[in-house]
Amino acid sequence: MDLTVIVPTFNEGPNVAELVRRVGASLRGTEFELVFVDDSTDETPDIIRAVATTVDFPVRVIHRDVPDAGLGGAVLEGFHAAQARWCLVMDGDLQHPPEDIPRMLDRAAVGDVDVVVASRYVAGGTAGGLAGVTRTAVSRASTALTKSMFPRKLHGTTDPMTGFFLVDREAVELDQLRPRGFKILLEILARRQLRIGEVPFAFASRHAGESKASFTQGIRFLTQLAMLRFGRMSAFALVGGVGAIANLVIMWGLIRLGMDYLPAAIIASEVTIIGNFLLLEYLVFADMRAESGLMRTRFIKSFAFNNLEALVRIPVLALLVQDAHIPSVLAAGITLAAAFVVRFVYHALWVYAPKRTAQAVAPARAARAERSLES
Ligand SMILES: Nc1nc2c(ncn2[C@@H]2O[C@H](COP(=O)(O)OP(=O)(O)O)[C@@H](O)[C@H]2O)c(=O)[nH]1
Ligand SMILES: [Mg+2]
Repeated sequence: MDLTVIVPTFNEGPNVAELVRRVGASLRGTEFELVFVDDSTDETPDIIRAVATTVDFPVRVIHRDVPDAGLGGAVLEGFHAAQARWCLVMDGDLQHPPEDIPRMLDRAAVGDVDVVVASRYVAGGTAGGLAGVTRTAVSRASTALTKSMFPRKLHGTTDPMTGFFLVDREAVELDQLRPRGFKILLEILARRQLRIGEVPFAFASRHAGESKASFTQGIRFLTQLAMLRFGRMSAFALVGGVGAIANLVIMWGLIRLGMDYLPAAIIASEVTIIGNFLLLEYLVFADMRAESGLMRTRFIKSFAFNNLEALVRIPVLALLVQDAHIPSVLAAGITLAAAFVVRFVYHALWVYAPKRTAQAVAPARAARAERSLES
């Protein structure tokens, strides 16, 4: 058996026949099995069993009477049941075109990767099938946030949230996965440094039926992120908090020495920005310094960002207070929280972005350091 195709389904009856037909057509010549892991409350499993008798490749359905951990749990169940070493995971609603599977297999056949991600966001891919502007924006923003939280492990992929991927089961420690909700690929990639290959694909619209994504799924995703990645971001927050206090203390001291409050605020901010940068260098991103180029360059990027942030944040604060009539302290809190997230994403993705050459020099050491931080 060369390949197991795993399809999680929840009430996808009207899509089954078409999915089985198209998977079969695109994998002609490959020895594969198709495994549905089904949590449906309708007749979907019966439909799958009926369709299975009409094709000349093995189609199995695992129906879970007591679904555990939703979509992610279903995929994990599929990994355990798979007969092949390589597993392809795809949705059951044909948003992931089966015709793209051969290209993913070709990429894996090169032999240098553990996982092939079908990406909506790499050149040549599109996210056209995402319903609406809001979902597109949410998808983009959560991808950036997620990547910033795992800057090295997710460095090789533009789309860590996709549900369409091919993975070498032996490269994944299945016992360590703690799936909750929709983002099983993220769970796999964040646990362990894998070698990632990518192919573009065009995310299609649903063939039939309705999306099961929901606000609750969004909350689940945020919890998953927080659990996977508490380390670096909380350290970043701590440094930011210490910096904010230092800022006020310095300002207070300078005013006591007789300085006017405005120059005092400016000096205090600049001193804090420099101090914060040093703490980021030696505490928060210490394990990434070797790979991310010159300290001088990082300092310039960080310094420029923090000054720009102050320049933008103050007028936004004024807008919120004067035009939106939000109480000033609440408005200040909102701008600070938003600035914190943007600042973290900026630092993790751009200031400390791994440079290829340096990465080749000390990959083992860096990987070890990140493992200790991220696990
Ligand atoms: N087994 C199982 N599959 C699920 C569950 N929730 C969603 N799915 C399936 O996961 C795939 C993606 O879900 P979908 O509703 O299309 O989400 P969207 O593409 O993000 O809108 C589809 O094949 C669903 O049937 C679940 O709780 N259990
Ligand atoms: Mg879908």
